[in-house]
Amino acid sequence: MTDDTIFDKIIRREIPSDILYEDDDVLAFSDVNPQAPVHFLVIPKQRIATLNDLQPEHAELVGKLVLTARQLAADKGLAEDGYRLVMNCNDHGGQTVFHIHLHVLGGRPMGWPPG
Ligand code: DGP
Repeated sequence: MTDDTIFDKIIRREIPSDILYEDDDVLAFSDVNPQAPVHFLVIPKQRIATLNDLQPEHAELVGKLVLTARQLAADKGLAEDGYRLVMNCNDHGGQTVFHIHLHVLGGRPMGWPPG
């Protein structure tokens, strides 16, 4: 399919991934290149390339990404110590997969500011 990314292949189970949660709208799976003891991604099943492409009608979907991240972080015992949500946009943001995704990072203290 044109404009497919690797995440569409994960959604369609064409490549394997460690899926943590799925419903009609969102999918969560472990990051293949973890940057923290816990590192997973929450993505919409609908492909939206970057944060720049978000529209007002996506507000509920974006809220669902955050609430899914919050629930899975709690399930993994991260809530009290804390964790970080990151969504990279384009080159300066460090985005490499052009299907929006929320990184959930935890299990160690995170530095600030980011590099
Ligand atoms: P970003 O740089 O924000 O676009 O992050 C993309 C993330 O996607 C990066 O942390 C690695 C992850 N990733 C890329 N390809 C795969 C894959 O095939 N499987 C999984 N599980 N994660 C992937």
